[in-house]
Amino acid sequence: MNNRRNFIKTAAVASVAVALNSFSSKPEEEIIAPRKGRKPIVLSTWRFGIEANAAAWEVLKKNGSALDAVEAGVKIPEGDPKERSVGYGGRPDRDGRVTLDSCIMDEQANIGSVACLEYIKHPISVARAVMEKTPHVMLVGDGALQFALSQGFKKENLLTEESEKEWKEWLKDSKYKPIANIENHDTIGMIALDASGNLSGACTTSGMAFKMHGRVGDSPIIGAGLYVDNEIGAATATGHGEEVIRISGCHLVVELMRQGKSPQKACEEAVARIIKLTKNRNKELKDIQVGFIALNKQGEYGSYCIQGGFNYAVNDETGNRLIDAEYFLK
Ligand code: SD4
Repeated sequence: MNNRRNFIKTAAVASVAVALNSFSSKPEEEIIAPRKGRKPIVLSTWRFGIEANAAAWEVLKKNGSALDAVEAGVKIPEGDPKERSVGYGGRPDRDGRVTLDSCIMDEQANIGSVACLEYIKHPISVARAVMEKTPHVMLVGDGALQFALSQGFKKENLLTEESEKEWKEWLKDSKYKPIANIENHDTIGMIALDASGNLSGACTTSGMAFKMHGRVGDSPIIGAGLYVDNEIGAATATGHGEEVIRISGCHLVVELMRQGKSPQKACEEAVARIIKLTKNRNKELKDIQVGFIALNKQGEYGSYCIQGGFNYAVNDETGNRLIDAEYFLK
């Protein structure tokens, strides 16, 4: 009876369960084994993570701090006008304004963040200055700009000709429909474990292209786009920020690792949470991309995302490589 009741119950929810949890219902041994890296190690999102990791590695290999490494690393795509989703040259909002979101977190849970910051090429360094030089953790908009200028950052035009052209094209029918895996790279999130065993992370982006002016995504929000707990591990996110914020994504990933999950399994469960909420809200999963990368205190790492196409770069003493993340929607 009990079995039959269980069977009926199972059958009733089977299609949903299979669709939602095909990965989390796998027996333990089928779950992707945690990848083992060596200390020091740095991970970052997307293809441009390779160049960013290389800059971070220069710091880590000389026994520099994870904090200095992640700042140096993410500054590479921030300063590169060819990277159209981060920093200088990033795609503008629907009013044609480039507004940047960044945050940074160190091993002592010091945090700094800026959101909707305009005219400053390296918002991550402004976030670090917020962390180190103010009694606050987050500055936004004009206040963030005024603070940056007071710290000697230079005011620059960040809208390149290419991004302006793309925006003018977009204005013709002004449809806001973020495309998953746009140009195969988006936000850079970077997490690192240094030779002393300390963890830090940084996350920086121009956010969703053609967003409403003033829109802030997950990337500058500690706990959403980035989280570090020096006893446990670190995680960072990319993709549709609204979905990451909805589940406090990176804090969740770190908490799952605290409960004993591998970085891989923790990322899978956080993605499963988004999938479940998306279905409950009757939204289309195919229109959403979210990817997490995670690293634990032992140097093990993992990643998971909703749709194929997301990759991340890993650099340890065995080299710097790009890995295709595992994904849900096959
Ligand atoms: C945001 N998470 O602003 C960022 C953008 C991103 O892949 O990562 N896109 O929502």
